[in-house]
Amino acid sequence: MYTQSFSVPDNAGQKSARTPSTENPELMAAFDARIDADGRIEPQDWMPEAYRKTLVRQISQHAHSEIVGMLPEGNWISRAPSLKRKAILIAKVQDEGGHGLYLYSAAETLGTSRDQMLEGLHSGKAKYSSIFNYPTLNWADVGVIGWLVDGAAIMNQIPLCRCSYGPYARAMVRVCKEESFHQRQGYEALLVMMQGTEAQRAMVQDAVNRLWWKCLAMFGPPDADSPNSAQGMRWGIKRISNDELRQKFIDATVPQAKVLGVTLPDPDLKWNEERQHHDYGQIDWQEFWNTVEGNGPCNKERLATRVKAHNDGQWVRDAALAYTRKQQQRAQKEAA
Ligand code: BYC
Repeated sequence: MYTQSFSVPDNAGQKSARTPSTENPELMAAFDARIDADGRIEPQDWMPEAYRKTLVRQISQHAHSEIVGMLPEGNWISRAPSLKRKAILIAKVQDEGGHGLYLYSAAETLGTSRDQMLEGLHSGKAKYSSIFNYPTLNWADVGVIGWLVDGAAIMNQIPLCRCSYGPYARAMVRVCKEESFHQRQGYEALLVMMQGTEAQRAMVQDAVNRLWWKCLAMFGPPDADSPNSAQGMRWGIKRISNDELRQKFIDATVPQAKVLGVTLPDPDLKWNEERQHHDYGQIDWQEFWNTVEGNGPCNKERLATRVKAHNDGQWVRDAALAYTRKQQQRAQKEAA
């Protein structure tokens, strides 16, 4: 299990925060040397504040994506077509919740509490992946989320297993193993539907048509418009650029679509012999930014559901705290 956060002194984050990088050329040089040597940075190590901030920003975006990502699929648990599909879907949605928790723990090692992170999400200030602001209209959407959304997530997250920040990298190892199961279950569910009736095949094609372009946008803006990429790459947080990952995903997905028997909805999608990659059409970045800024079809609904779930769970947190206090009082009485 991922327990890194518990082995770090409570004030680790604050200590480093009091050490501005500009006043510490020696520490900065040691940090740069470790990054240049492809070494790992651990919570107790000194790090420049900008590195800490960048990590918290990315981990926050990532953690919230896992948690909000539970909602579009969670909607289908009560409507799964069989006991087998229901059991798989429950396990998958639980896994996503677990991923969010590993990531909140990774952020704690940087001095940002889970409460702070949740406040950012619930107030609408923090970002989460654009993909979860689109509706899941039919059962095939659940399969396509597994195949394409989790497929895109794996493509993006495998390089993060080599991220320079130890706790984030280690969390990603387990996350990627679970994402791999998620991707396969989605693809298998779609294969079964494609061998079914004409209506089932149409449902799969409809889901692919609606989600394909949104999945390509998951990798983030084009490299030329990605303000965080250069620094993220320099620090070994990101290893492969947004555009390169997007291309790798397209190249890997085209043959899978062929086996499945679906058409990817892009008339410009074709193999380029010279580049040894597929060419593809224009992504609608205006629509992407509109969604990221809170105006996608489901942003308000997702946030409201998330806030309600948090508020409805207040009694559990209260009960857990009351129990802990009681245990502490009992222990103190026994020790006296
Ligand atoms: N949606 O400079 P850029 C999952 C933001 S969950 C929304 O390229 P960076 C799953 C970006 O944050 C998958 N916002 O940034 C769960 C930045 O804004 P800020 C989640 C996006 O960080 C449940 C701005 O645009 N995976 O798999 O260098 C069920 C400029 O972008 C998006 C991760 O989060 C987007 N798609 O690169 C099923 C992976 N793209 O922060 C599945 C970890 C960009 O400056 N994250 N933005 O306000 C990353 O690898 C990187 O953060 C990104 C962006 C590649 C996403």
